Order: sequence, then C-alpha cells, then structure tokens
Amino acid sequence: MMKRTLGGAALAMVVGMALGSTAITPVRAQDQQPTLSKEAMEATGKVYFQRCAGCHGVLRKGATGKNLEPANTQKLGQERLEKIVAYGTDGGMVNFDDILTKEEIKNVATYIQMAPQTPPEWGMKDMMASWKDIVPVDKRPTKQMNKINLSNAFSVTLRDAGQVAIIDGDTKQIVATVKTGYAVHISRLSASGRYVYVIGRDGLLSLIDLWMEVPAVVSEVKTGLDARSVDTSKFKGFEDKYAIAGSYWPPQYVVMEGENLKPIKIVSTRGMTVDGEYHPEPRVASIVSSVIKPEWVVNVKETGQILLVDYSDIKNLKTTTIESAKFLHDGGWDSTKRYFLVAANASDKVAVVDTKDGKLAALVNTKPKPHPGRGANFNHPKFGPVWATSHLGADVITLIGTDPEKHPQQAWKVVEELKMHGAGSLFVKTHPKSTNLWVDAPLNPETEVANSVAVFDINDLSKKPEIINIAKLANLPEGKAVKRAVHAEYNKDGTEVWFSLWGGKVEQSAIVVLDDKTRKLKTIITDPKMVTPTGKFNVYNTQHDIY
Ligand code: DHE
Repeated sequence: MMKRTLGGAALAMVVGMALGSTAITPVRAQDQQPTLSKEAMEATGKVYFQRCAGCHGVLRKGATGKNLEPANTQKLGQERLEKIVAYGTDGGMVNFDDILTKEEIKNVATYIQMAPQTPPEWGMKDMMASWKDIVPVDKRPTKQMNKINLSNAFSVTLRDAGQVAIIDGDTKQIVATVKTGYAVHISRLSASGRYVYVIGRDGLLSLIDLWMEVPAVVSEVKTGLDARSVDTSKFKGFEDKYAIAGSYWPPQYVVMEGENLKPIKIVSTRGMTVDGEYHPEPRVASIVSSVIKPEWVVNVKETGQILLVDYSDIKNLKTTTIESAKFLHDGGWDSTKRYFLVAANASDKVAVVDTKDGKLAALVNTKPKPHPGRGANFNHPKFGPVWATSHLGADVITLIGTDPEKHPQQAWKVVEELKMHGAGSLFVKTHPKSTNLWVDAPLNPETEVANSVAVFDINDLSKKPEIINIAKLANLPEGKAVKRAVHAEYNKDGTEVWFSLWGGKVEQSAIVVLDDKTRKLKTIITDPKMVTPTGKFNVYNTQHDIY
C-alpha cells in the first residue's frame, strides 16, 4: 500500500492536492494580495502541476518556461497573465484556451502571483511502500506466450488516458491497453527487448512484460511525485541488471533492480548550477545508458551538470560531473554511440558529451530552444555524419557534424540550418534505411502548421521539404482541440513512418502510418481507446537506439 494517499486514483492529483492544500497561506486583505478560495487553490494546484510545472518548475524558478515567482508575475498583473495563459507568446509559451476553461485560466493567473509551496519529499520508505512485484520473476513465462512479432511492436503513449497501447506493427492491431502512470511520458526497452519500462508524470514506473499472452504490468513502483525519464543498464555483462528513473520532484534519481523495480539507492541532484549558485530543484531530465561503459548519462536540467553514473559498484557509486549549460532537456546518441548530444534548450545550446573520455566535447550554439527528442543521425551528402535537432523557438532544423575523425572541420559545428514549415517543433526522425528526414511542429500556434509535418530528401537538402497535413489525411470528426501531428517513429525495417494525432483528452484520435518511400498514406490506426496518442516507441528501434 502506498503511504501517502491524499485521495483520488490518479497520482498526479496527489501532487496537485499536496501543492494546493499546503498552499493556503493566509494573505492580508489590506495588502490586496492575489488570493484564491481553498477549493480554487486545490483545483488550481492540480492544474498547475499538470500543465505548467513541467516547463516552469514546481518552485516556479523557471527552465524551459520563464521564472514565475511573485516578484515577476505580480509585475505583469492579472489581466496580462490571463492573456498569456490563454493565447501563449511568441517566445514559445503555448496557448491553453482550447484546454482550460476561462475560470481555470483566471485562477492560474492568480495562483502564479502567490507564493510557491514546497511539496513533500519521497524517500526510500515511501518508495518501498509503493513497490509492487505483481508477477515475480519466477512466476513469469519462460518463453513468449503470444504470436506478436515483438521486435516490430510499438508502445504508444495514450497521454491523458494514463495508458500505453501495445500495437502489433505488422497487423496494426492494438493487442493490449495497459494502465500506467498519470499522463504517461516515455517508454524505454530492456536490453533484451522483452520488457517495456513506462514512466508516468506522477513518477509511477510500470514494467510491462511483452512475453505474456496479453502484455501486462508485472512490477511497479512510484519513483517520485513527478518524473520523466527511465532506462536500464545496457553494458555487456550488466544487461537489465539495474533500472534507473529520474524525477522532477523530488529532484533525484533512483537505481532499482532491473527485472522487478525494487529500489536500491536514491541519489539527490540538489546542488550548484554551472554558475556556482545553489538550486533547490535541479530536475532530472533525459537519461541514457551507454553501451561502451557501465554508465548512465544523467542530465540535470537546472544545474546544467551532466552526470556519468558508473553502476559497476552501486554501494561505492562513482560519478563524473561534467559542466555544460543550464536547462538540459532531451537528447540522443550520435551514430557511433560514443557521443551524447543533449539540448540545453532555454540556453539555446546543444551540449556534446564524449562518453569514452568522460568529457565535454563541445557546447554548440543554436537557434532558440532546440528540442530534438533523441534527434536524427544521417550522412550529409557534403559534410558526412550529422545529428539533427528541430526547435521550439525557430523554424529551422539544425544539423551538427558528428565525425571528429574524418570530418574534423565540421565536428561539433552547425553545418547547415534547414528551413521548415514553422516553429513549435518537438521531434525529428530518420532511419538508417531511409533517405527521408521527418519533422513535426505540434506546438505551432497556427492550426494548419500544427496539423502538418515536413519531410526533407536527405540526398538533396537544397530541395524544399514536402509538407503533409496529417490531420487531413486522418479525416477524423472535428473536435474541440487542435489535432497536433506529433512524434515520428519508424517501423523496424524503416519502410513506414508513424505519426500521432494528439487531440482533445476525451476525443477518439488516430495514428497515421505513411509509406516512407512514397510518402503516401498507408493505414490509419484508430479506435475508441485511441485517446491523446503522443510518443511511439518501436521495440527494435528503441532497444537499439535507432534514430
Ligand atoms: Fe516530454 C521526452 C520532459 C512535455 C512527449 N520529455 C522527454 C524527456 C524529457 C521530457 C526530460 C527526455 C526523456 C529521456 O530521454 O530520458 N516533456 C518534458 C517536459 O518537462 C515537458 C516540456 C513539460 C511537461 O509538463 O512534461 C514535456 N513531452 C511533453 C509533451 O507535452 C509531449 C509532447 C506529449 C506528452 O506525451 O506528454 C511530450 N517527451 C515526449 C516524448 C518524448 C519526450 C514523446 C520521447 C521522445 C523520444 O523519441 O525519445
């Protein structure tokens, strides 16, 4: 049983309640300070956690989004803040007028002018109490019990349903919908390709066994109150021995037993930024597992410190701390898997870590707010191997040279910027067998742009990209929310590219599958259960870091 049960099934609510209920600081009427009723405070605490904390931080010190402490927000005032929340800004703040009610927008504008509150900690006792070994390892199947071609299966985030759909990539059938954490974020694969690790924004980590007749959760643990990242140990000899999950709140990471998620060790990431200032909320952003050393790369957002955590001796944990730039977010390997490229998005930089030498290889200046997902690797016709990122804050794709051996002039330099169909992009993708580079723009304020993706011909990057309106192809009934085309993912053999249509939180939506060669519609996967699909993770490509 979990210890902290503040009511409600969704654990995000727990945090929302905690934020809200502890936040009833009496305000003196004569100061005319912004204030909310107890009920409005609780409800708005939840809204803030669900919609705002990811970018602005629980303590509101700012990261991808601006600092929202009262000293700043009160200067802007109620009316201006309501407008910003409703309609967004050119600086990358998204509009919430299609997601929140007028009342909610008003209350959020008030809430962020009040003093931020500190949610509870989440230590080993809490974690152990939340750990459930639902099907212990010795009770699990000893061979695959279903007929799914597992290497071409996909784990698909159904964001607002708190589920993932396991889809057979060959038949396009949904073979299971699995209940996971609240506003589930990413899926990662075990080194074996058998298990899917799914992390929810509420910190709930679920381990799905794909060998079961119907894939289902076999272990789960609540790793924190707010989380985004997970991986396993992938170095030879340590395959899946350990799992690691990073939290936004409390700011820490936890090492667990890989096959059943039993927590072993928690490490706090609170500490000094690269500028030498103390930060109380340095959140763990992306985590990846090296295949050339027994190490995880743990990217600490607010401090700008990249940790190389050596898991060969957990008791005597050795960590290399690499200074880079503040506001680390997401990133991916170069094609050799020696270098890890991570966006320091609010610093407009990409940091390059040489995981072999354990050093920063470069800090590359880019256009505003790079956001690669895991990026895309391909051979540029002129400049050799490059890694690509798109941007939240600019309508370009940045190509960075990644081959210091054969292309030293281009290594860790921006070699080209490709003009795309708009800013507000989140993800780029290609596949070693493809000559296409795909990019989305789901956070663009123009509906037509958010509905569409662009595709470039890697063999001739001087050609304008083709723009494909994914929402039109799906031809779903009109909904309240914009249907944002988001996150490309390839099938195993690189012949199909899948896009999600991220619609309203109660609307049936779809995944649109295109033939990669012809760029034409192949299949639409839709179902009443297909609600707010976002990230898609092909088993083989995720297991082998193919992008
Ligand atoms: Fe994500 C990856 C954080 C909003 C879909 N997202 C990541 C990672 C981080 C992160 C740290 C890298 C994990 C890793 O590799 O270990 N995301 C955040 C946020 O803080 C942010 C901005 C706000 C929030 O409140 O969470 C945020 N993310 C979103 C969304 O709104 C998206 C578009 C839809 C959704 O499902 O929530 C979204 N994020 C994704 C996806 C990935 C991701 C699909 C994995 C990309 C990949 O290909 O690996």
